[in-house]
Parts: sequence; C-alpha cells; structure tokens
Amino acid sequence: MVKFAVRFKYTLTIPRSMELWYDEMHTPNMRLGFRIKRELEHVRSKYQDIHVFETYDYGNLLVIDGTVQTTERDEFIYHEMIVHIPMLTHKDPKRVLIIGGGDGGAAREALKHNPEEVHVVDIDEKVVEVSKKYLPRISSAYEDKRIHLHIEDGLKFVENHGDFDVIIVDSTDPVGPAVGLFQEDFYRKVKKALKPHGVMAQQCGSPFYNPQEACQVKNALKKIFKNVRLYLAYIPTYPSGMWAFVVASDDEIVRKRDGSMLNTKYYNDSIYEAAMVLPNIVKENCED
Ligand code: AG3
Repeated sequence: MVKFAVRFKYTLTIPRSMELWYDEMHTPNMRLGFRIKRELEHVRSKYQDIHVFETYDYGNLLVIDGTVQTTERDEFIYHEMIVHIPMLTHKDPKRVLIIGGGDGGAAREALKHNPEEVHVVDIDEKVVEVSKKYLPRISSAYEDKRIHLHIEDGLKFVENHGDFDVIIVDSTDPVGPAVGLFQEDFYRKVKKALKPHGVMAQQCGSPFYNPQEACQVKNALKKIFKNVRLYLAYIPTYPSGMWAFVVASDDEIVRKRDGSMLNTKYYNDSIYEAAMVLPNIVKENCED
C-alpha cells in the first residue's frame, strides 16, 4: 500500500492493484473513501485548494480544502434541503441571495420557486469555473437570466446590498474563508439585508461529530431573529451522513406554500415538518 499524504485532512491511496482512492478524513481514525477513475482538475485558487475527481459510484466529486462539497449522485439532497425549507417558509420570495454556493446547485433549486432575481455571491471564481466545466447538471442555473453572479466576499456583499426575501448561506465548513459566515456580526448584517418577513438558512455541519457547531449557530441567531429552528437531512457523502441546517425568521417558521409541484427527489411537504424533529443527541446539546 503506497500512501501519498496530500494534506493532513485526506490521503490519496494507491493499493498494489493500482486502484485510486480519494479519502476524506472525518476524524484521525475514520475516513470515507471514493474509488476514483481519475483526477479531472486540481487548482490552488487564491483562497482554497480545489479538486474535481471522477468517481466510480458518485459521478464527479468536488472537493475543497480536503472536504467533500458535492457529488453528482447525492447533491440533490443537500441543495433541495438548504433551499426549499427557507423558500417555503416565505409567502412569496422574489429576491433571493445565496452566499457561497458557487457550484450553482442552490441557485438551480431556488429557480423552481419562480423568483425574479437570484444573486449568487461566491468569493472564489475558481469554484464557479470548475463547476461549470465538470458539474454541468449542478451549475445549469447559470444559463438563466435571473441568476446574477458576484465574485465577492459575502460579508461585504451583505453590507452593501439589501431588500432580499430569502438569504441562504451555502458555505464550506467554518474554517478558512468561511469562518466569518458563522458569526453573530454577520448574522446582524444578514438581518439588515432582509426585507420584513425575510427568512435565512444556513448549513451548520454534522451534529454527530460537532454538536456544538449547530448549537452555536442557533444560539447566535436567536439573539437576532424571533424564531430559529434546526433541521436535518441525510447526506451519504458528508461526515456521519447526518447534516444540520438552521432556518431563522421574525415570522413564524411554518410552511406557507404548497411545495408539491417543485419536482424534487428528496424534499416533500411532510419532510418540511419531519426534518425539524430532532433526535436526542441533537436536542440534548442544544436545548431551547
Ligand atoms: N457546502 C457544505 C459542505 C460541507 C461538507 N463538509 C465536509 N465534507 N466536511 C456544500 C456546497 C454545496 N453547494
């Protein structure tokens, strides 16, 4: 077994049979591996280390700083859940902002609600570039005229723009360039950038490995919004498979519209409520 330690978080392993594997280290003693056909791209952008691999079972795989961002096979779960929950919490979302989400998956789902404008603000143009090239079904939204792409720091963007109905924070883990997107100061700016009745949502990690992360996000948001709910989805390629999101608003967090026409593979209207039912390991760590 020959091992190449590319970065501390992951290894490329070539066993004697010459199989090629990409592994994300979930802990120092636990990893998730994809058998890959080849590396399609490796770029070190100004901000991040970006890989795209062609896998055997999960289609093309986007990796940023050693962490799995999305795969063609299971991306729909994450993108449907990060978008449809906040979008359906709003009566009539016309202006939508996605912070991060340079791959375009969240924008694609947002378009299903017939908004007037969807603004995607990603700090890293390389993420957009490789997604357009290697993840066409995810990045297809960029062909739509209602999508406005801004290559900019999301923190600055929310300071200078406003009047959004829904803001979705589709970032990487809270390390590296995304750190600021998990802080109270940022949430205050998000609130200001929302119209009355506005709704925000954010991914907040694996509650199995990092229960405190979702809890900290929830507590920080509770200082700013009247209502905050955590919810979960099951994503095979993320650490532990169990993934947390948060939705926040001054309005009541209930489904305000019918989501049955959305053409979804994971989301349905029963899941809107079911996803907010939390197992004890999550509840215990984050009591109201
Ligand atoms: N952004 C969140 C990915 C977090 C995964 N973390 C990990 N593998 N350690 C996904 C971006 C998709 N648009």
